[in-house]
Amino acid sequence: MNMKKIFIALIILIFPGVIVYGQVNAPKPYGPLPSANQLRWQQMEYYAFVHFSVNTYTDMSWGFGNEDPNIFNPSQLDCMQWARICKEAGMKGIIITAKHHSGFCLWPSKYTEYSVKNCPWKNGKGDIVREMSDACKAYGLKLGIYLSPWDRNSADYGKPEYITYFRNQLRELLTNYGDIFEIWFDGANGGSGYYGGANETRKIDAKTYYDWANTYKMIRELQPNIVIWNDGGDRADLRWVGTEAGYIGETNWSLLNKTGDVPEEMLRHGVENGNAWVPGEVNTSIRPEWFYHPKEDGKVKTLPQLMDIYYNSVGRNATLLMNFPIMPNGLINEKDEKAALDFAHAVKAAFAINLAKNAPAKATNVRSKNAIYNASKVTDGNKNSYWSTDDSIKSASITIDFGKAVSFNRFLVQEYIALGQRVKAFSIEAWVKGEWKLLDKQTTIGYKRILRFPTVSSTKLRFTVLDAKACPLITNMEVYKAPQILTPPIIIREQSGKVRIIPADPESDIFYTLDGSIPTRNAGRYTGLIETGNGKAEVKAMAYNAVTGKSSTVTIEHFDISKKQWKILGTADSNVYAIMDGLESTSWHQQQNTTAPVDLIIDLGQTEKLAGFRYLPDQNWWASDIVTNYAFYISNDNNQWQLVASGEFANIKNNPLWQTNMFKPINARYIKLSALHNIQNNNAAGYAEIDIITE
Ligand code: FUL
Repeated sequence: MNMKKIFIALIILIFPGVIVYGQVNAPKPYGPLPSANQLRWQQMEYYAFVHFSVNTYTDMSWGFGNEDPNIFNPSQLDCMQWARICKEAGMKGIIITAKHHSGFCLWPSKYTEYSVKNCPWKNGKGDIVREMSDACKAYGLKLGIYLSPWDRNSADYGKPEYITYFRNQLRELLTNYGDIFEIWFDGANGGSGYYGGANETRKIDAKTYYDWANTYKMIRELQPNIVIWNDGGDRADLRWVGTEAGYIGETNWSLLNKTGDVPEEMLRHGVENGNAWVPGEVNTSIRPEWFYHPKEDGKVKTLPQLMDIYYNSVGRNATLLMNFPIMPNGLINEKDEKAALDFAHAVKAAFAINLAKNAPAKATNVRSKNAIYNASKVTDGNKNSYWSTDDSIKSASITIDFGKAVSFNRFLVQEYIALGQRVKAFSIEAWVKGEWKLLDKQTTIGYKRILRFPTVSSTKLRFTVLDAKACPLITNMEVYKAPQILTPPIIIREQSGKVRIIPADPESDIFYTLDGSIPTRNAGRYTGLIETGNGKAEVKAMAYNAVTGKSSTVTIEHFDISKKQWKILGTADSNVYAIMDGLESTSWHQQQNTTAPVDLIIDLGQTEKLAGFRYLPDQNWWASDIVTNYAFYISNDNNQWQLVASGEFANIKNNPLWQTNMFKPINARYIKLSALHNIQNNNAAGYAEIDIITE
């Protein structure tokens, strides 16, 4: 034994607690802490919602409560299909709408006749919650329950009796179907409804009516491992994030205050000094709406959209609850399945090889200089070990040494949240050409934070906690080179006539042609807006990854004459040009003072030989003012008008896509689209885009 070892042995003998496994010196918990249930839930990261009820059969967002149970008759209902898709999609559980606002129960509740026991499916002998529970077990998934507090069928809704009914149903669901990981109480509460035939509006005070405290007590007794999501009532275990669009704030504290109102800003970001642990769950649907609507078959979220949702939820210290609407036949639509599986593959590919695994790491400060807390704990893959600084140190760095130059574009970091969320600000830098280059500077971390940045090649990465509430505890850091998402690029023609090409991944190269040939990587590299003159244009484009040599499939767009000289007459509203900016996501709406028709008059700037026109209605989720019946006129002097086409845009409400109408070619300088009728039967018309077809 040398002198140093003898000295250490003596110290251990005299002060056993100081060094032995760092017990005495272990960091103390800071602020509110997650419960064991919340910790377990957070680690699930990604799980599913399924929405299914009587309103699936009436194409409505919410059932009114008077829907005849006889309409509920799924011909191919298969919870195994739902579970298989969720499992293959990398999800860890499924939350089923056991009862949505309609009040219709997917299980044969003893306490109401408004359930599967009175529908034709399985002659009233079926139980979808049971089938869901069995399917979850078969696929190793956890089961969650959505039970709407608002019940538009119950005659008792709004009266004290309803609370007993609600609790009876809860008891059934939490007793008869095995372990339930999460219970979901929707914030939509009270309003119009059937209410046993009363057909009236009933208002309740969501804060007092449900007596949540006692309901929570009962829930925890029945399911000790559950987490409670409640948007409207007393603070529970999890919080809504204030939007259904699929993101949470970049700054995201898992804290709120136990009492008091929570405005949307707070839902989005949490409360830095909140006194309760209430982490955020990002809930969104794979399609615009929660329930199935055939009109949305073309609106399933794209891979780039889903990837953004992932980084903006799981990558921002939240979980992701992704909804599948169930079709009337009882299955998940194959487009939704494909989208979810493509998404899962892309996430897997992005996080395939951790370039920082077991890489040597050095810290500017290590708690008590004790190896238990040293920098290597962030790259050792052990979620129970962590790097920590001395109590007085709230800013410190870790440098990870890759040993050679590596290329990367993603950084993942995790706090050891069992002892509280601490980090307020941090940065990451890469060692490039002999100096530190800032890659990103952000605020909170929490359970998991993932950053995206342009690919950089470097031998070292420096992570710096710039500010923290208490000494930082970092359990994990990972570094990745996510491959490019090579979906076909979007091609638009702006009003100027210039063409813009937008790839899914900003790092992709784009190659295009204007002569009808298939683009190759040898010519036609896109570097910015393409001048295509005023005539018609055919543009083909593909996204290309120069490193792997892989390319997307080709997007082909045919554009008619440019709209450079077009003027919309009769309005001073500058937003009107949204209808010819090439972007389907922007729109313009106009209203006539009295009644329809609503006229849109355009001066084309010169005489053209017209053979047709095209109309794209507002593409937003809750779009109104969609024109169903039209008359189309042409003129050469903006005075004498000639009707060249009229009729109905068939099925436009259900399928709000481009409408094309051809007519006998005719010369004209002015066009007038007269909206005679819209979907909501009033005097308004909305347009995402308008186009013409020339001969
Ligand atoms: C909302 C409900 O009103 C929707 O129908 C859906 O269930 C969604 C998850 O929550 O508040």
